[in-house]
Amino acid sequence: MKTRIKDIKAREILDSRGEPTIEVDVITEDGTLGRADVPCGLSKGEHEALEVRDGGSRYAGRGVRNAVYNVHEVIRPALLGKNSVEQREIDELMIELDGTPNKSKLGSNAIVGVSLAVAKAAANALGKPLYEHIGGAGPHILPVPVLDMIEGGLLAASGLDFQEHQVMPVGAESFSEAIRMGMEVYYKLGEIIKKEWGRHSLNVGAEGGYTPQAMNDPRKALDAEWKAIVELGYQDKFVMSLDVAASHFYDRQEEKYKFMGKKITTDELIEYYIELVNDYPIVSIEDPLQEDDYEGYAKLTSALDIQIIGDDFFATNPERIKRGIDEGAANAVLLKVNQIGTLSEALDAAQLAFRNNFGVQVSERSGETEDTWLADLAVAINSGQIKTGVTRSERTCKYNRLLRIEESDKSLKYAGRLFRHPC
Ligand code: 2PG
Ligand code: MG
Repeated sequence: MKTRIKDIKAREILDSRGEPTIEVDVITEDGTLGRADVPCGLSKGEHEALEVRDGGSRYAGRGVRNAVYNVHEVIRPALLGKNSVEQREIDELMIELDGTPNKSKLGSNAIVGVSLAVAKAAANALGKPLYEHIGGAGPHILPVPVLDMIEGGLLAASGLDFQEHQVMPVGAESFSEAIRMGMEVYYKLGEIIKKEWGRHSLNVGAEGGYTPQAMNDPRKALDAEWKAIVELGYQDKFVMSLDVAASHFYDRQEEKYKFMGKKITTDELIEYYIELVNDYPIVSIEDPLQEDDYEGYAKLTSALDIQIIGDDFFATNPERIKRGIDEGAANAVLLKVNQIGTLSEALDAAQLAFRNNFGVQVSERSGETEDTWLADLAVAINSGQIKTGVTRSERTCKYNRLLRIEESDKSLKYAGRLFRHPC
């Protein structure tokens, strides 16, 4: 059978930070290649599946030779001869081989690389685009790009505590129009930032957004973005959103957030969000509070009529998402396949979210490669929203993939304002 797995080969390559990551080739009986690269986070959650890294001095300890070894010596022998179309069976087998709750034995990087390469091999062998192989007859939506225009937190050397100050072209008619308008805002914002914050502010962070060093107030970032939008006459076309990544400025000892040079309580931060949402067209906030504060999330979710996304908070983990659903804590999931470790589990997490009226935003990691499976995943599940930075080729390649998908399949409709519940 042509879709049977004939060989698996892994190697160490580099991600966008120049750090080693894993690339996996799965070759099927008919000689078809499925190749997948594994991204890597920096502002990671504590509840994520664990990568295996080598330690020692080589690549400052970041090497992935041990993970490559695990693919070759443990996973490969178990998967040879399996049918690459049987994604779930293969993923379950790898979960069993690993045997730990967080994939720490074989490494989430090893497992997710194989999982995605299997999906790609099957798609290629069947002659189908990846989104169609994963989504079957379901795909009919193209996602809204969530563009990270100004960066802070762990991902940039700006003075901002919040990690991502994003804009969303929800009023565009199509995905390509959304990308065009998004980039026009990016250029205009560049002019504004250069004039008001100095030319060094045009240096970009991990995701291609600007990084004004002297800017430490999120309102300044939102003001600059909104100014760019208004100058272009796009005020009816755009809304705004944030990834706060709050765990990364939370002091667990003091139980306070270190925000804009002050220490503030959870209630004060919630109050701050309520004011922000009053003052700006913000429709979505990711990780507004530290990753274990279910109570605070529930409070904020009921106080605001916007999308509240759990990233570090849910870690794409169905158990954590279930608890969020039960407690009314957040109303959307940030979907990162390598947080949970297999494609099947990520699809389960998305299904769980959709069934419970939660939104799903498919997301990159801050360390990315030129692989574009993320774009296909967003289309496959009709997520309605994708965040993959704004510029730099490891981000734009995902948007470029979506442009090609849009061109080749006219039945797909842009999610636009329905991004939270596009189906
Ligand atoms: C996030 C991501 C990237 P990282 O917090 O959402 O956008 O960061 O990949 O470093 O976890
Ligand atoms: Mg995040």
